[in-house]
Amino acid sequence: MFEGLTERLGDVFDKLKKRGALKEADVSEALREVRVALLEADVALPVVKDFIAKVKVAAVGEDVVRSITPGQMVVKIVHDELVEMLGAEPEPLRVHGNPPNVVMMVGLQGSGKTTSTAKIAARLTRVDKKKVLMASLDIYRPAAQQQLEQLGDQNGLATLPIVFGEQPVAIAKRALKVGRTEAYDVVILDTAGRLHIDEVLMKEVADVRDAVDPGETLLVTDAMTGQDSVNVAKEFADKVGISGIVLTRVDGDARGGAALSMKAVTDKPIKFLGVGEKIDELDVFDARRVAGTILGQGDVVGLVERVSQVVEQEDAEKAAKKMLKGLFTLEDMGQQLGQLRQMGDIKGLMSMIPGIGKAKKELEAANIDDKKIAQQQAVIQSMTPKERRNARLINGSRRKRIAAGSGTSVQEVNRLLKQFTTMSKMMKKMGKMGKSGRMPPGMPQMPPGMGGGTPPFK
Ligand SMILES: Nc1nc2c(ncn2[C@@H]2O[C@H](COP(=O)(O)OP(=O)(O)O)[C@@H](O)[C@H]2O)c(=O)[nH]1
Ligand SMILES: [Mg+2]
Repeated sequence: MFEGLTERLGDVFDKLKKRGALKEADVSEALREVRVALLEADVALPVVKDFIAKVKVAAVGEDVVRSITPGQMVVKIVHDELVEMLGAEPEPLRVHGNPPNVVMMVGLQGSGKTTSTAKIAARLTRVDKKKVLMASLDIYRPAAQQQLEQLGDQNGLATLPIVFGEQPVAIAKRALKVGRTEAYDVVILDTAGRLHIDEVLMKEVADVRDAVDPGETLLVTDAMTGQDSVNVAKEFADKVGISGIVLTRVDGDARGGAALSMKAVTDKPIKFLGVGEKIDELDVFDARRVAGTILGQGDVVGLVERVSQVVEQEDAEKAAKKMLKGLFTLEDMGQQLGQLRQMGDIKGLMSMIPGIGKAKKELEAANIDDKKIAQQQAVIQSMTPKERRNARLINGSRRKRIAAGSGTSVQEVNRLLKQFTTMSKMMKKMGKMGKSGRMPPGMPQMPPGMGGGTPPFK
C-alpha cells in the first residue's frame, strides 16, 4: 500500500528541496501537486481539501522562510498534518478495566473479522499477558463458528464451546458468563458478517451490544475496497457506534486512500492494521510510522524535529543578539554545549543537512565529539555562577579547583577558557559585520556557535 503515493510525493518534495529560498507561489504549486497525489491515492475529497488548507496555513508562514531549508520545512509540515489526519494520539485497546473486558468485532462479510479476532486474541495473550476467550456469533454462514474454533485450536487460544441452535444474543451472554466464572480478562465476540449494510443484521449487532455493553466495538474493514470501506465505516459509526477500526489487507496493493480518510471521515481511530493472513500479521496502528512510510522522508523530518526541539527559535535569536553584542558568557557557552549534546550524534546530524559542506568540513577538522563536549560541560558546571558570568575572575587557584571538581586537568580548564575567549572575540567581530542580529548565512537555524565561519572549538 502507499507505493504510488510515496513516489508521487517524493517527486514533489525533491523539486521543492532543491530550491534554496521558497516563494509563496512555489509552495502553492507543490501543494497543488500534493493534492492531486492524494486524490489519485483515493483519499476522500473533503479530507484532501481540509488537509491542503491546513498545510497551506502552516507552510506560507514566517517559520518556513527562515528555517533550515524551506523545502525541508514544508516536508515536515506535510508530515505533521498527515500524522494529525491519521490520529496523532495513539488509542490503545481498552481491555484493562474490570474483567471480563468485552471486545465486539463488526463488519461486512469477508472483511477479515474472524481472522482479526484470532490475531487480536493472540496479541493480547502474548504481548499483554491477558487471558482471552473468543466466541463466534456467526450462526448464519455454514462452519463460521468452526472456523474460529479451528483458529483457536491451532494457536492455543480459548474459544467458547459451540452450542448449535443458540442465538447470537444468548451466545454473547454465555460468553460473558464463562468469562466471569473462568476469570478471563478479555472476551472477544466475532459477530456475523453481512454482505452490505443490512437493517436486520444491524439490529442484531445493536442487540448484542445492548446485552453485553462492549468496551470496544471494532469495525473490521478491507483496505482494498478503498472509499467503499470508508463509507461502510461511516455507516457503522453512525448506526451501531464503533470505538475503533481494524483495517485489513494492508499488505495488498491498495492505494491507501481508505487508511488516510478513515479517521477524518468517521472520527474513530484505526487501531490495528491487518498485514497478511497469518496469526501474527497484525500491526498496532502508529500514525507516525505510517506518515513516515508515506512520505519516505524520515531523515528530513527527524532532523527538523531534533533541531527545533532543542533550539526554540526565539531563544536562539535572543541568544544570538546578545552574543553579537559581545555579552557572551561562559553560561551561554555551557548552554550551547548542552544543546549540541541533546542533538545526539553531531556528525550524523551534520550529514543530514544538505548544502552544509563547508561548515561540516570545518567542524570535522575541529574534531568535535560527544565525549569532549561532555567534558567541557563538566568544566563549566564546576564553576561558580559568578565565575560563569565573569571569566576574568578565574585565576590559578580557581582553575585548580575547577579541574578537580570536573575530574579534568588544569590544562583542560585552560583550553576551555581559551576557546571561550576566541569565541567571544569572534562573536564581537561578527556582531560588527552584520547588524541584523541574525546569525551569519549558512545555517540560520542552527544553535549559535554552530553557525558558519570559524569553528568555535579547537
Ligand atoms: N492478505 C490478507 N488477507 C487477510 C487479511 N485479513 C484477513 N484476510 C483473509 O481474508 C479472508 C476472509 O477473512 P475472514 O476473517 O474469514 O473474514 P470475515 O468474513 O470478516 O470473518 C480470509 O481468507 C483471510 O485469510 C489481511 O490482513 N491480509
Ligand atoms: Mg467470519
